Amino acid sequence: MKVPSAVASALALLLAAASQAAPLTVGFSQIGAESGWRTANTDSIKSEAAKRHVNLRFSDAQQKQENQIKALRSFVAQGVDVIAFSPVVETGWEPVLREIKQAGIPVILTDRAVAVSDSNLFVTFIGADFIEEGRRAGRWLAQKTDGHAVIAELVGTPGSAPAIDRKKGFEEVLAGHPGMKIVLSQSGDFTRAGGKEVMESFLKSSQGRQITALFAHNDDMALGAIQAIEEAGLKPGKDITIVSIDGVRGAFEAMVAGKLNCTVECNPLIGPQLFDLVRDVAAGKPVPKSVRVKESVYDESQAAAALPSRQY
Ligand code: GYE
Repeated sequence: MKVPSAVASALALLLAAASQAAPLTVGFSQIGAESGWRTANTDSIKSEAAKRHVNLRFSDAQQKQENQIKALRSFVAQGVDVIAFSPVVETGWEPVLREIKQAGIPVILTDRAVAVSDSNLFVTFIGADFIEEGRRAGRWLAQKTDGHAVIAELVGTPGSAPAIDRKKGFEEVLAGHPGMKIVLSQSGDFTRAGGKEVMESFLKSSQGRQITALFAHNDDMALGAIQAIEEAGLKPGKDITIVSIDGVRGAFEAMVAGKLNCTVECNPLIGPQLFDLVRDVAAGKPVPKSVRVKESVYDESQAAAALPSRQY
């Protein structure tokens, strides 16, 4: 039977409208609320989902991998259209990723990478280049100190992609500067309280009293450390040169106050790019295996001018 073309195109329109009307259901497993970066990231994801009328199942893992795995399994049980998550650490995901794949649900990795033997276990990754961020922090410090620094390092969550990669990038730069050395290195778990506590113990040690610079894997730990430095009667940003990563508002305020010297930007406002990917993946369109977010570096001299337009 031949369908008149006017009827056919009306049908096609109806079908298109129907498929658009059915909202997508997306499961998102967030790491926690450990930092200003994370809060901005969560806001970006939630507000973009609302804007696009996506039915978002959001779950906060309180920085525990076991909670994330539980959330991922519950997304499978609920039969969501797409799963996105920010993996707290790199390893230990293969079994649950296989279960998700078997259920036929596409996975988008957000912000942090996983170490898996089969990269088909996820469709795509969206996030920053953490190695490059570490290099940027290292290069900035090398220039600022003319290649001479006794450095303490506040490391992020052990086993997490940003902690591993930021350290790698930073040390890569240090390898070319024999006058720069990391003498103390410990995790502050990406939190302000962790940064303060570890810095306090650093400053009590004999090596800690020699340090001239601090590299913190995120701003929150640097902000905690700044408090510890002040409480020890020293001047952060002067007695100890401080470089950190993220570019949150608090870091810009600390730079304006002369207490922090540099922040390497890591952009948490991933929501719009993430839901573009969700849309394409759900529609079965091909997407790139890895999508990078755009970032820069800001030092004290640029802080006051940049502060009013900071979005997080
Ligand atoms: O730098 C830190 C957060 O994974 C890029 O996680 C993210 C990092 C960010 O806790 O502040």
